[in-house]
Amino acid sequence: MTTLQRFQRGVSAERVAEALRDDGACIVERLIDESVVDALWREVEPFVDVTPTGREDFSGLATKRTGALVARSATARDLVMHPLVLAAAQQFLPRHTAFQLHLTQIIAIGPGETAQPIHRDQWAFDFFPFPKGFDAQCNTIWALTDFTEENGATRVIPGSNSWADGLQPTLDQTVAAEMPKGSCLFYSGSVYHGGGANRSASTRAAANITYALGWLRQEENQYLACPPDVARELPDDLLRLMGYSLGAYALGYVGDLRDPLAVLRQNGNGTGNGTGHGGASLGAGLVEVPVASPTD
Ligand SMILES: O=C(O)CCC(=O)C(=O)O
Ligand SMILES: [Fe+2]
Repeated sequence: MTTLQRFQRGVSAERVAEALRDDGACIVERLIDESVVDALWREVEPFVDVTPTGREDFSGLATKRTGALVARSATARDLVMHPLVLAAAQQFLPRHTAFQLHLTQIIAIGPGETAQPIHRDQWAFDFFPFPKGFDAQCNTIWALTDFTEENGATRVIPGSNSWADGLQPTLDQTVAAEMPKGSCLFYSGSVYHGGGANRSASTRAAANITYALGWLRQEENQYLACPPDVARELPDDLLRLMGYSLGAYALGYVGDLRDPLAVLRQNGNGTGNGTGHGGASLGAGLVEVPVASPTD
């Protein structure tokens, strides 16, 4: 059985992308300082506390999944924009006009949780059979606690990115992605993996932040998970990654072929309900979409 390749902070994006291509996964140990993890945890803990556990095996009966991290945590935004992650995604993903944030989620696996069924994340796309070697996703799992075999470290099958689709591998085919707090597991949408069983007395916490090609539908709806009033305060590069950009020549335009980022910014000009300057009045019951002014 192959093991997961391990790198240290300072590894190049090329090495990470190469490991993703070869094995479908790799670990970069201690990619962020423990102080960053602690700051992130302070910001998200109130939301995790009130998150209900999952309702079936896949989401996990003793597991909490807390999303909307861009809206809820300034530190999570830094993880979303981590330069190594973005550079690795840029290199790993096949030819693309844009890639985008796919989902943000704290995954807190509580004591007593059983192993999650082994799966490919790309099955989220309605089980579309992507051609072998074509990777639509580049994913991260940041360890917010130490990850151990005992506490539910993610189980991965290195090399299974080249396996046939639709398999149901067993746990004995997997290895535990053990890693210290602050480390990051990079993995593709095509590698077979799953959350581990937690046989310890404490919670295993992670930030799962994933990215996908710009022409796919996002798993977490970023436009609603992060309310427009919050989004307007965010930097352009983060907003573009969240989907306020065109996924290709015309994917995601607004109204009269307008760029979503320009529309978001225009609607924030203090005009309140989105009718903006230059908004066309269409009459009762019709939605007003701001039109571009000659200065836009
Ligand atoms: O929590 C984990 O370690 C992995 C979770 C996972 O793979 C998923 O929810 O898709
Ligand atoms: Fe997964």
